[in-house]
Amino acid sequence: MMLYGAIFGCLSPILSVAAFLSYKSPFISPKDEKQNVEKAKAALLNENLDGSTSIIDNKQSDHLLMVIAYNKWSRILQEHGARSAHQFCRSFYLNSTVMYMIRDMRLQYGSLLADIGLVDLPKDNLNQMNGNRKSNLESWFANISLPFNLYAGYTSVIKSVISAGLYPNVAATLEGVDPGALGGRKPSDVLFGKDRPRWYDGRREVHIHPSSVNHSLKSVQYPFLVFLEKVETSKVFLRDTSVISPYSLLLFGGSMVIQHQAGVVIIDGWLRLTAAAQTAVLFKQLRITLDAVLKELTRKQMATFVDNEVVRSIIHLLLEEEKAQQA
Ligand SMILES: *[C@@H]1O[C@H](CO)[C@@H](O)[C@H](O)[C@H]1NC(C)=O
Ligand SMILES: *[C@@H]1O[C@H](CO)[C@@H](O)[C@H](O)[C@H]1NC(C)=O
Ligand SMILES: *[C@H]1O[C@H](CO)[C@@H](O)[C@H](O)[C@H]1NC(C)=O
Repeated sequence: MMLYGAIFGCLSPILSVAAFLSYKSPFISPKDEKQNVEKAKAALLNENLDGSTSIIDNKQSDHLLMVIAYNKWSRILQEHGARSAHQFCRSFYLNSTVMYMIRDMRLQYGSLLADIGLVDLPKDNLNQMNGNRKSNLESWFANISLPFNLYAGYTSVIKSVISAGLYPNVAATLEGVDPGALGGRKPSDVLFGKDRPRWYDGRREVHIHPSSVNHSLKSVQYPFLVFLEKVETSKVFLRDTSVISPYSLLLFGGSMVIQHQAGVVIIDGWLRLTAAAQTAVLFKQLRITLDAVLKELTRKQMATFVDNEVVRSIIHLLLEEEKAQQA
């Protein structure tokens, strides 16, 4: 996920996602304040990644929620100091200790990517710039003017990179499941109910965890999501989910079978998406090309991926897909 984050120009948000996923979610959930926590999450999710207010909220992602919370916290810390940052955490049910931990992890991860030549570090000596080394490095990785953050404000690109990292942790609504993969069962035996989307993981019905922002989503933007983990209690719950687009699966999903006549693509034998045969073939080709490009560029250690033609084409496709969906 971090490699793709650097390559696809969304380093800063992906460093945060990677850190939160490998440590823990920053949200605290006091038992008697469930509704307030939900309200706080919804309010955060309504903001854009750069802190401005969003007109359409179709993020449908716990991971993007973490990114927004981190960006906001980090900005407050930098501009108004530790007391204000702490106050922000209290208001939004965030664990301040976790936020500082994530900050350190971001710097470690970013430095690792710099070590292997995937991202540049500042030319000036970090210790000799204004401020301390940590905050200089932090503002470097978070700087959206730098090439590795060219697409740091584009949710579709970030979510696609998250899909690359979390695949094969995927669930789909019936619309995204190949009927042939239900093992002879009727769809209604596996998933039922029309009031809200039901999710299937290729074997059985699964449920979005109550802590997720998408827990009570009435309609989903796409019939697919990725998740961090499954937790089995009374039911099987998915924790930390993001609704993802068909193109993300076409790019970063598993083996792909194209049914040319029907205009359908089956991924990993059970995920079904409609795509014109031409589109499907294009993606098959793009996967191969992207692989080759990655090998080539990592061998040469060039921090210029965003300039790469193949990478740019893929980003263009993802942005077009999102535009078409919103139209
Ligand atoms: C906040 O996170 C820290 C570190 O993981 C943990 O020790 C602490 O219990 C958490 N606090 C709350 C209120 O969840
Ligand atoms: C971000 O990078 C640009 C281009 O290098 C630089 O001019 C600007 O000062 C940087 N911003 C911050 C906050 O470091
Ligand atoms: C997700 O569900 C919560 C309720 O749990 C709701 O308040 C919120 O608006 C939903 N989020 C999105 C992105 O629709």
